[in-house]
Parts: sequence; structure tokens; C-alpha cells
Amino acid sequence: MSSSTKSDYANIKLGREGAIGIVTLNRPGALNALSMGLIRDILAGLTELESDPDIKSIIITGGPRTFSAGADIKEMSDMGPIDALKAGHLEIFDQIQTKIKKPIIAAVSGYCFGGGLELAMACDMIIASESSRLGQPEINVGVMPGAGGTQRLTRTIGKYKAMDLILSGRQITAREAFDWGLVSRIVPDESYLSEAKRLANDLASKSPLAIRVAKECVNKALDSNLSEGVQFERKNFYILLGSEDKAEGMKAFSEKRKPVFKGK
Ligand code: DAK
Repeated sequence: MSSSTKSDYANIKLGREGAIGIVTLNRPGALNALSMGLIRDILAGLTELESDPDIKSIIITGGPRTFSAGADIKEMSDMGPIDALKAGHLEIFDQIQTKIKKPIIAAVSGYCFGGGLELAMACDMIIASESSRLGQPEINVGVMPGAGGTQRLTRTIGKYKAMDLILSGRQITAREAFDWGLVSRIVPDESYLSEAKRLANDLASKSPLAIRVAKECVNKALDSNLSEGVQFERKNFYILLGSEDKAEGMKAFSEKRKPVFKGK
């Protein structure tokens, strides 16, 4: 299937393949270090895909050598607290999780460090190639994760492993990350992108409404107590019972055919 691009961005490539949109980080000379320009382009690209009715699922990826080596250290070295506050990096990472309702898969190969891992953790699933390396090395340059890393990582892998990664700044293998629940799937190096596309196409074939609501409910689990989360889930389940997609899904099951979902 051919890939088409509507808009041009300086720091990403934005592709469309059928129902999937692909944001490719494109600063290979700096190992996809997250400059402000790159972070802004990622959010703009995602927002464009979010508003495109033909796109049902999204992949964020880098290149085979690097997903991203983290925040741009050269840019950050001149940055003071007021510059950072005004630039609002942190809100941009949060907006990825709050503004983008379509499912996002991070397809990770090579280095996935610092802000790069925080970006992957702001996605809904992480597919990692076998030889990729993940870590929060910010401590080695005198800072710490600042785009949700201390919070999302701890909620994902627990206090003791999060402390290990964040305080030591060490790298872990994709296998360790998988064993710790930090990545969804590990795949052979050569197929990280094709597997991500296969998964994205699979998600694109489901009811967009059910996908959206299920994503919101899983994210709610990281941000609420159990009874609040269960109530949130139940109410959202009731909403889906009224959808045309539910009627179609259940009818298709009885008729032993594939459902055709319309997102209604
Ligand atoms: N920033 C800028 N440039 C980078 C970079 C980075 N993070 N990582 C690599 N580069 C550049 C290198 O400087 C080099 O450029 P030239 O010298 O060729 O011009 C080029 O990419 C290739 O890098 P290497 O020659 O070092 O390549 P190697 O394969 O030898 O090593 C490496 C790869 C990934 C192990 C190494 O480059 C490395 O350790 N990079 C730094 C990784 C790191 O410490 N990352 C964490 C950065 S701190 C916040 C939001 C986010 C954050 C904080 C706050 N707010 C919202 C407030 C996040 C902070 C971070 O991520």
C-alpha cells in the first residue's frame, strides 16, 4: 500500500497507509534527540492524524538505530527554568495522552532513552525490537526525568525497579523491559515496524468507539482508585451498549461474518 503525506514538517515524516497514520521522528544526525521543534512537530502531526476521519490508529517510530536518545541535551544546556516553563514541553507530553483519542503504538528500535522513553510511555502500546535498549539516563547529565518519567514508569514497573532505572541511569534490554511490563511485545529487529503496522491495522479494523473508550478506561486505571476506576469502566460499558457498532458486532457474530464498524 502506498504511503502519502499531506503536510510537511521539519522534524518528522508524516505518512498514511490506508487507515494507519505514521509519525516518524526524523533527526537521525542527533539520534532523534527531542528538540522543542521535534516535540512540537510530533504533537502537530498527531493532532493532524487525530482529526483525519480516514485514520483509525497511529504509529510513532524512529529509525532502526534510534527511537530517540532523549531530550536534546545541547538545546537543554542553555535552557533556564523560565525558558522551559514558557516552552511548555511537559504539557506537550501530557497532551499526547489527553488529546489523542486514537490508539498510538510506539515502534521502538535501537536507543529509547530519557524523553524518548517518556514519549513511548505516553503511547498506548510499545513494540520493541530485540536489540533495542531502554533507560532513563537523565541522572548522568545532572537532571532527572521531567516529562512524566518518574510517574508513568513507577506506575508501570513499581517503585523498586523505577528507582533502579532512574537513580542509576542504566540501560536495560528489550527482554528485561518486557519482563518488567514496560513493553507490550518484543519482535525480531527486522520486523519492529511491520509488526507495529500489522497491529495498527488490526486495531483499525475494530470499532473505533470501543477502542477509544477502552483506551480511556485503561488510562483511568493509572490515575484513580479501584472503585472510581470500576465505576468509570461500567458507565463507559453502558455507553457502548447503545452504539451501532455493538449491534453490528453482535449481529456479525451470529451471522458468522466479519463486522463492518462505522464508529457510531
Ligand atoms: N541530545 C543531543 N544530541 C544527542 C543526544 C541527545 N540526547 N544523544 C545523541 N546526540 C548526538 C551526539 O551528540 C552525536 O552528535 P555529533 O557529535 O555527531 O554532532 C550524535 O547524536 C550521535 O551520538 P553518539 O556519537 O553519542 O552515538 P553513540 O552511538 O556513540 O551513543 C548514545 C549513543 C545514545 C548512547 C549516546 O549518544 C548518549 O548517551 N546520548 C545521550 C542520552 C541521554 O543522556 N539521554 C537523556 C537526555 S536528558 C522535560 C522533558 C524531557 C526531559 C526533561 C525535561 N521537561 C518537559 C521539563 C528529558 C530529559 C532527557 O531526556
